[in-house]
Amino acid sequence: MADADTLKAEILKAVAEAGDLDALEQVRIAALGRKGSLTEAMKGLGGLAPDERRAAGQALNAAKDAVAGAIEARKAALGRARLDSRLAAERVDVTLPARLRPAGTIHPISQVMDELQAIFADMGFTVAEGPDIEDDFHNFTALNIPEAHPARQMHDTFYLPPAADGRTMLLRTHTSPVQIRTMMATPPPHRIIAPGRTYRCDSDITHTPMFHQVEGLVIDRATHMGHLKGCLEDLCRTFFEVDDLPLRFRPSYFPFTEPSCEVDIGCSRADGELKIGAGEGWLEILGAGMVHPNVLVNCGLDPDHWQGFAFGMGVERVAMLKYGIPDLRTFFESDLRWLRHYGFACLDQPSLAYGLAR
Ligand code: 2U9
Repeated sequence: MADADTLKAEILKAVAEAGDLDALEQVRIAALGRKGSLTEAMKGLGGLAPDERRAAGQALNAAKDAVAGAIEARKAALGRARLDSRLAAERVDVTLPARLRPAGTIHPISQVMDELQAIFADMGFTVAEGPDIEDDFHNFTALNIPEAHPARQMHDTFYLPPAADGRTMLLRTHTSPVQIRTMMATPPPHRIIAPGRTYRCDSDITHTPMFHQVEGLVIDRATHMGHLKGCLEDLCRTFFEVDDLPLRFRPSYFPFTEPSCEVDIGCSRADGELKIGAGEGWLEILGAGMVHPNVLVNCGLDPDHWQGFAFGMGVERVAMLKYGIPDLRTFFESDLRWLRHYGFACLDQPSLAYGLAR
């Protein structure tokens, strides 16, 4: 049997050399485990003569206490060292600048819709909404659009299977049904805008099958063409940020307004560059008119007591003109480079880093 002092010396050396907690645990098992060297030595005591057994037992117990104490002390030291190294390695430097997240942008259509809504809100308009899937009464009939009108043809309108009650269903070709629904559901006066998606069966460089409109409707007892002109003049000058922007009202025809007009804004073209403002040229921007008496009657209003004006504009078109976007189809290609170029910064992001980056 190995001498207790020799065993103790070997084990204490191994404890001192254990480089981490796992190695120390191995040393503990090898010494004090069920088959450990000190445990085996204790078991061997039974084979000794009684007087030898006493002396050897005391020596082994002392060795066991010394080893257990050394293991505990080493364990504490290794634990502290591990914590120190983690604290050093995992330290957080709160002075580092924040990592920037890739920032999204506001699509020009959303931006222009928001701008238009803000302008109309200042003029006392509220926003009205309605379904994209309509029936032909709200989209055509109520608007005085005759049965044979080209807009009603298959090649201009996306028709859907008829409703269970037999109504002809379609994707709205303008947001005008929203004004019809408002007039039928609530009593006048009205001062609303109807922004939203519209659909026409058309696709080329100047048409997409889905596009956006903002339409407006004002109904009161004595609303007249002068109000229409003042309202649209204010709108165009505020939207294009040109205080003395010239406007031209040209006679036109729509089934739902009488009289009807188209509205042009002044522009100039120097070196192929379009500039909005006073100049030799004109750009068509809006359609408008006094609401046709038949439309009022269709909505249950007496045209002898109520009258008003309506207008409509294409959002893509005014966005292209205001922000110099040359190609309509790029609006709907979801090209990230295009969105980064023509998109608008969102000012509502809560992160300070985001605000500083832009
Ligand atoms: C009701 C009564 C009248 C809305 C109007 C226009 C003229 C018009 C076009 C502009 C460009 C459509 O997007 S576009 O192609 N719109 O010219 N829209 S008057 O008239 C209404 C609407 C609702 C009840």
